[in-house]
Amino acid sequence: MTQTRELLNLLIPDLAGKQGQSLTISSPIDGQVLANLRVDSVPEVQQKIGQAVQAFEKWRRVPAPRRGELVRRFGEALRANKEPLAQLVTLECGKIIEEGRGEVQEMIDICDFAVGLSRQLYGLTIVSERPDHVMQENWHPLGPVGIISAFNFPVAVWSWNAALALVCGDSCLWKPSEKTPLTALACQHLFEQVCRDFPDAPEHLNQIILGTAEQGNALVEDARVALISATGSTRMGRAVGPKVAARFGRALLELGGNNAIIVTESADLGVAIPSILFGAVGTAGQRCTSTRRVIVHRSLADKVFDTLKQAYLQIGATKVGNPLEAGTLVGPLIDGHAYEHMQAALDRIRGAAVEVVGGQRLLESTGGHYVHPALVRLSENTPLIDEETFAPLTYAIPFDTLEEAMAIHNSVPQGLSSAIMTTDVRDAEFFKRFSDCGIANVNIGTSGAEIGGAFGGEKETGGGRESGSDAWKAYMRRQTSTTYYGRSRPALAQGITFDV
Ligand code: UN1
Repeated sequence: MTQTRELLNLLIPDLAGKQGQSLTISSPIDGQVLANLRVDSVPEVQQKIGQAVQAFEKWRRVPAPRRGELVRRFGEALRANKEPLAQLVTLECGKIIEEGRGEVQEMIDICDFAVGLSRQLYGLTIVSERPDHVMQENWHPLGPVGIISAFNFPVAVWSWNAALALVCGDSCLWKPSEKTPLTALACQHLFEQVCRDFPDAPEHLNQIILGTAEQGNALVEDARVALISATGSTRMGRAVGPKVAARFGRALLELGGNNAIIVTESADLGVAIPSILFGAVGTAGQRCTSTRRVIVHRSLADKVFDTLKQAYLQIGATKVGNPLEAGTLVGPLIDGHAYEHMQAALDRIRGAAVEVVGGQRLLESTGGHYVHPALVRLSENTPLIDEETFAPLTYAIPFDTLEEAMAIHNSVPQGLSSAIMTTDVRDAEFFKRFSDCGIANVNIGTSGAEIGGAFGGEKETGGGRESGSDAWKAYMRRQTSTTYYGRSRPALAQGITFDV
């Protein structure tokens, strides 16, 4: 408890000023109350949006490499505070400390990426069909960006958006999950400290909006917010997407996944099994990229299931526990609702299952919702597993031909991440072409993507792309510009004459 207070004082020295009765934050580790916070009222949200507009008007005028310098300094502040911030991530969302550190590292990585990007916001030069004309494509800052993030990556997902948005010249409004606002306040404090020594940074460049769906909605419906980048469930995306579209805003949606690993006849199980385990039980199955389905060639079905079963039993017996302790591999679920969802999913599938391993509650006396990771063996595919269950619950399904495996793979409504385990290059190439997901890995699991690639997926995953590659373009406005540099009467395109 004293340690917790020390950590909060270190990372959020102004926490006392944010106390209130409307939002109680407790640690999923043991249920201890970490803070009671006051949420923003809707008029306060609107006021913050107004401040974000003003910040944008100033920030857009700062040269992009200079904007990158601010992000570089923020990355340095993250490096200096990596360990305490990782501790707070673990305390507030329950992921194991090793993954808490990984999450902060992901923030540092995207800052580095964004710094380089701040000198590479390249447009195009396009040849014109008309004499003495030149066409260009230019990228300009977009406006205030609203970032809605989920509890499971309470800080990294914000940083993927904010680091890019900031170098692109945008201001940010961050509505963290109501389950994990403390890590957001900690990042905000660090960011404000960095801004204090950076005269080019206007006030209110990044602001936090505390609250629930009501406050999120005020952000989503406000036409002054140019882009809404929302990470969370498909249900949330279904509410957000149409509202942003109705006001012709831009939406970047990062929603549910139902990710599968296909294990072919030629798979190297020494590669496949650890990848499945990290994807399925890592982060207690609470990544959008978690492995939910293992589609395994019938010839290997017994062997893969039995090997996984042994590992699950061992993990359940010895590796589930306090995520702050070294040696723990599986921490708690975020809360009681998550536990109930998992039980409901298990109840739905039990009748169709050949075998169910695990699934029961563990360590109940701690006050946290710990579970034995669950592995369900099925004899065939079923629509009962079409929904995403945000918990360590994985289904194993057999297949005979790769065509059949692909059909099972693509049969779910989500399309985030996918993987194939194979030593046959033909199977790998077939898989990459026909997986309908935004991410398709070979001999690598479904989770744990690096920041350099564009991250996101298709279908009910929402179609957005964040993080690396050219995802930055979502945070800028594209402009086509044609210039005539001749001196006589300019020609019209398409050969049109219009002589007056
Ligand atoms: C998420 O779960 O919302 O690829 C993001 C991964 C991480 C990001 C997950 N880099 O698993």
